[in-house]
Amino acid sequence: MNTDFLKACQGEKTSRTPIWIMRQAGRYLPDYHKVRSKMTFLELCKTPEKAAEVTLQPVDILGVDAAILFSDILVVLEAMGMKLEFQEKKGPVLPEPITCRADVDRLQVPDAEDELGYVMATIRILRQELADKVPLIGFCGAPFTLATYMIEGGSSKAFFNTKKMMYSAPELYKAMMDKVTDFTINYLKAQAAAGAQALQIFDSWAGALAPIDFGEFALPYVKRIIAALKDSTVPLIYFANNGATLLEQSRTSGADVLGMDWRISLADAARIVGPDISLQGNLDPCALLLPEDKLEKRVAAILAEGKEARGHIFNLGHGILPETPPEKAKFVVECVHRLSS
Ligand code: 1CP
Repeated sequence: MNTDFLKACQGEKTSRTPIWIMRQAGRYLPDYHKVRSKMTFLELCKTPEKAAEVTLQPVDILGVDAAILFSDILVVLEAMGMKLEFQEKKGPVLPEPITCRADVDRLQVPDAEDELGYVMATIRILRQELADKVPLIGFCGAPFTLATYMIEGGSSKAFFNTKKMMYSAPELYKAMMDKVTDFTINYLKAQAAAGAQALQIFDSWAGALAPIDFGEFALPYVKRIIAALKDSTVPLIYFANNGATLLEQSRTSGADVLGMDWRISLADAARIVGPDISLQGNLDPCALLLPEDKLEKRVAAILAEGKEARGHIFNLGHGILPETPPEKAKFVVECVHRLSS
């Protein structure tokens, strides 16, 4: 098996810099559309053979050094009893958002194997199919990022209702976060037990928080999750999108790897996080639209900066855009391998 990704997570030497791409399975791939056209997004997530099939697509097409489970951070909320829909064009909708104590009390903290057994079934299929290829990454949403969907009822830009609850009803907010955190711990342990070999916590909207609020309303729950999984030997990656200003705090999360968006240089990030944490990132997803010669120069610059870190896993600074030509993603993978070996 190609273990470069797992080695880089732990800061061990690798033959070349490993790369995977956030949202590498999905809408930019014609092969994904072919499978997806026959069912809804949630049906795809809940059909282990098909979810495994689309997970494997980028491994075969792009040659990345890790697979990431095909699922979504929001299935956790459905498992906790919230209604969840994915509407074409609009994205996720939670028609009954959390507004009061009764809503929080109604949230369930079930056993992940019972409510999300289809995820663990997908992981088990994938470990069989990936046996001699690359490691499998499992994932979850960070509690704060999940909270934004729970309270706003879908995607948001300003997170007004979330902040309003944080500031005007902190007890309610924290009771909700405790439940989400407890279930997430149970869920990640189940993913690791089923065979996930690394786990990434996606905090997509952490960058919307002032440092003081990040320290009170987001990071403590991430720390609790990571502490609860420390015995599992599975490396943990924490990705706080738009989080360069939060890095002094994120470095205390306990994660083995911190994911970086493109708004900070990896050399600066390495100086802040120090010698005990590996870095992942951080090419701007839009840079995949550059012509190849310019794109290659960007890749080379990031590889050079990544040398400053304990370990470096190449990735984009956020998810790959649906508009990206797959050949460009393949070109980046090839560049990373060629330039780093
Ligand atoms: O129509 C479709 O086919 C659905 C599009 C889609 C896909 C392919 C959604 C809806 N989710 C996914 C898969 C997915 N989501 C993966 C697995 C694929 C892979 O990485 O290879 C992962 C890891 C996620 C995680 C996810 N979902 C995040 C965190 C990562 C990030 O990009 O910040 C978030 C915020 C979501 C919520 C979500 N799911 C889907 C949409 C449209 C959204 C909303 C995003 C937003 O609010 O802007």
